Amino acid sequence: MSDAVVELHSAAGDAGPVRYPWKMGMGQKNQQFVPGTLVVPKGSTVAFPNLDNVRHSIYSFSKPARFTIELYGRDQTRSQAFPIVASVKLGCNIHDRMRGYIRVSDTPFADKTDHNGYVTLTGVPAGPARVTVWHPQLRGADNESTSALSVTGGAQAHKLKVTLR
Ligand SMILES: [Cu+2]
Repeated sequence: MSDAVVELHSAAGDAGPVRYPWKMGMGQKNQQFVPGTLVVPKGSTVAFPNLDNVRHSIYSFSKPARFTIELYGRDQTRSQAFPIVASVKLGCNIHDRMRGYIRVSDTPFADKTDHNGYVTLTGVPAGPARVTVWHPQLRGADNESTSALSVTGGAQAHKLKVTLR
């Protein structure tokens, strides 16, 4: 499963502030949200640049993070803050098929799976941990699936494969 968000919470605690190496931005290009799935730390402000010739709006239909951004045009950017942990589904009022997903996370050990379904998390402390997988098409409460695992050989990179059951 690609573009599934994988988060690991270690029983050893999370090391320091949550920061990810990718941009806190989601563009609109060719009438799609790009990237279609974005993981951001809790408290982030996400930029939404419109790179199309047509105008787009943005609305969230996720309860914990409802908002609306009115229509805006080419080369304009709007932004939105995400102060709480949430899974946010986005749409555009003009283009019904546009869907974007933002996962607001509170752990430094988070990423989304690549096109082969793999995710690599680095710097995870050894010991027991809880892994949560989120994907909009995942069955179950809140489109999430959580499992326990034990991390061995801490500080190494850990590669997980996510498959749809
Ligand atoms: Cu649109």
